Amino acid sequence: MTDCLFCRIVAGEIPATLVAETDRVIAFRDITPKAPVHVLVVPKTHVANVTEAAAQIPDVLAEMVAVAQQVADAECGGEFRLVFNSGEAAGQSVFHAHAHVMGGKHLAWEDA
Ligand code: IU
Repeated sequence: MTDCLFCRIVAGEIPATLVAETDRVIAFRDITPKAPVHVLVVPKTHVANVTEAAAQIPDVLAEMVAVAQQVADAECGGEFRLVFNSGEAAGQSVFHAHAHVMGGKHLAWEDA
């Protein structure tokens, strides 16, 4: 059994509130939302961060952006912030690549 939190969510071993899914990507609500809409878009394949995703699964990375747009279209008028934290100093706490889709209010640059 893997100890990667997002691999376990992908496998259905840990519950999450799914909002979108494709063959290669899932999207679920962040458990500690920093904006009215705060959804994580995650590749089903384990890669550690966005740079590995770009190098190893670039088509899936593009699909993650498309899914982010679909979530934003459904939940916040199509406009959203997309954040990839990469490395501990940047705030990454789960080392399985993921995009934070945030929206639902006017986001100042200082906001989360
Ligand atoms: P980060 O960029 O690695 O810091 O983002 C990880 C996110 O995963 C963070 O916003 C957490 O709130 C979120 N999260 C979650 O949605 N479900 C969980 O069970 C855990 C963390 I632990």
